Amino acid sequence: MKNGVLEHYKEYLPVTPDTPMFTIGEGNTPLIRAANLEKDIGCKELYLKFEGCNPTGSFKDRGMVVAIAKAIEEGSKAVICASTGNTSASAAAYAAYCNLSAIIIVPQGNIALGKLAQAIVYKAKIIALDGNFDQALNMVRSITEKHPVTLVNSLNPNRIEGQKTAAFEIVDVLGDAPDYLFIPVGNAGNITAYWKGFKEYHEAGKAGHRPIMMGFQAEGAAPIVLGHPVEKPETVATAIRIGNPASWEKAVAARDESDGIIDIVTDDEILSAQKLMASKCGIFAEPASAASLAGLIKMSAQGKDFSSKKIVCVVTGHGLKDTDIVLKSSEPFLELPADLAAIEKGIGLV
Ligand code: AN7
Repeated sequence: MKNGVLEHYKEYLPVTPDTPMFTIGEGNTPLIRAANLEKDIGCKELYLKFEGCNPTGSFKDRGMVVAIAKAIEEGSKAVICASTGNTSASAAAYAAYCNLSAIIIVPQGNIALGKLAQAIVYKAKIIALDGNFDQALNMVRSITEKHPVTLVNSLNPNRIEGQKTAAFEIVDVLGDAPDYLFIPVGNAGNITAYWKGFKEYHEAGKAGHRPIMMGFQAEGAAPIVLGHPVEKPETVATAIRIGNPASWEKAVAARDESDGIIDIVTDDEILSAQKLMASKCGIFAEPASAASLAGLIKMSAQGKDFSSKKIVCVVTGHGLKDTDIVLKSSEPFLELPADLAAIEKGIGLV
């Protein structure tokens, strides 16, 4: 792969001769065969698209490189976003690389500490809002209507353009689209972007078919499934703690055009999928990212037959961003002195 998303997929992106071309290493993330899970789930082939391997540890970097490049092309000096954590980390990093200032509004007390640390170290201007993500997004929309600051939430179409490249990569590696694409849904930009990518590659003759899109929201933050906004969304998966998604209609279109579903997974299902992915595949995903695998496990347990199907689960962000939940649920481990006999005994070797 050529270096970075902008260069590699420029013919599919809004790149002009004036677009600055740069990368901090986004894209070309691994598509990992989850052989240990295929039998239990009962599918033919299962792959995990590990977006945690992007430079700031989430899929947001694909869209951010395009959004920031276009902001610079348009003469912008500052960018702003509301975020449950990953968008702000990504915006702050790309703004830092490009000498722009980044303003981020995050829901106080409801973003994972790793993500907050990222915004701090990249030197974003941080506003911790006494409110939730949906309120933060409303603030950001009002600010960008009044002031010359570029909005880099996924309402910015350049974000969707960049994020669709993950669908291209899947097809480039598998040789065609998978039968099913399982994906977490929060603000619904990513499901929109993947569907756009699969459709464009199909139209370009790069894929013979399009996948069925399977989106999953957390039980306490499932407006699309319920059919109405959720005023006080709640879930352990703080990244998708969103009650009124910006790309709601586009997500519904992706679902319906692909004959797919958008359904619910519980926090328990999310956390057990997170543990399974780590212990059976060596992949540490943050909770929201495990909603895709949790959804697949749920559908398979309900009796859906995937035995002849090729499936991709999108793993949207890295587990190291949010270690609290894992540490809190850890079994106690042995604490021993530096004494060989005691350690041999502890391990069970004697
Ligand atoms: C790990 O960072 O909305 O449905 O502000 O961080 O495109 O919103 C994050 C969303 C899934 C949901 N997985 O994607 C933000 C933000 C992870 C995420 C989603 C997010 P969308």
